Amino acid sequence: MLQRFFNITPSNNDLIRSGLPQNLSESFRTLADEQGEIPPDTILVLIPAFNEEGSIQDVISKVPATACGLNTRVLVINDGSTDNTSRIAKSAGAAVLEMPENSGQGAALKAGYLFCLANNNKFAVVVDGDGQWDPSDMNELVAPIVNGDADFAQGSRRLGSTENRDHIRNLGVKFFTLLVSQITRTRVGDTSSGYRAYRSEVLGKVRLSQSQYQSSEILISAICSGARLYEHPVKMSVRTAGVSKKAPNWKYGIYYFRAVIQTAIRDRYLSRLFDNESA
Ligand SMILES: Nc1nc2c(ncn2[C@@H]2O[C@H](COP(=O)(O)OP(=O)(O)OP(=O)(O)O)[C@@H](O)[C@H]2O)c(=O)[nH]1
Ligand SMILES: [Mg+2]
Repeated sequence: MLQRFFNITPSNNDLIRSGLPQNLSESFRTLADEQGEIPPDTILVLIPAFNEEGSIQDVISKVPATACGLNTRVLVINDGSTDNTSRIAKSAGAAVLEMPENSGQGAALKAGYLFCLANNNKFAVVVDGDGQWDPSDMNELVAPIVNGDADFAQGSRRLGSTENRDHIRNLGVKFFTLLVSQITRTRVGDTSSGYRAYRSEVLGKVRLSQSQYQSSEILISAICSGARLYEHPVKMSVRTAGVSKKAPNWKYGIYYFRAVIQTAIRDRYLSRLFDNESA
């Protein structure tokens, strides 16, 4: 019961070791059959997208062909879109991993991380498909990771800037950065960045159970696993296409708070207990 309440799910490495769920293995096979292999020696750029036909092409076109001397390869994770997201992404040159149905950005990204691990890519970048984060400066984001100075990195709107004038949302961003910094005893400037980069070792160690409130979960889980964070100043823009799929601020805040607390208790205290038990 404790295990269920605190979402004590296996780490991504354990999931890979024990064999992926059948539907995911099938999606990976279909991807390889239809769109070809993705070279393991590339930086895998994961773009979760749910009905983002108005912005996806622009986001893909802004991904540089190389970063820190490594080729990049875009993998859009199409989260059950009912519009032309998938078709547009393919014609823009991206590989597309199809989720069987809309499962939430957390579930979509987890599928992308598992693909990265199964495909043996050493580095992965995440960028939202809604056009709010500009991946053109990927070189600067990934440099500390490729050079070995950090294990994961994220664009921070608080080090940079945001165009969002929603005061309640901006206050929420400040509140959660303080809370997560306190919990993890690490200075964190942004807990819901849509532009991040990881060494695949980090993606293997984390436990991920949040289907929607994923950004704080992977952040806390990564820090608790000992990973070193680097934050890079970026500008967060407002949406110029499509619509926000998020819940209203109050509801979003409550669910986000719950995800932070559950993850903190799980990854600071409980998962260690369960690790010892199963050891
Ligand atoms: N909200 C949401 N986003 C999803 C989902 N599946 C994939 N995504 C993608 O996840 C990315 C991040 O979305 P968010 O920025 O968190 O949500 P949003 O709807 O853009 O909300 P705002 O940023 O507040 O406008 C976008 O590229 C979405 O298309 C889903 O089920 N819900
Ligand atoms: Mg957004």
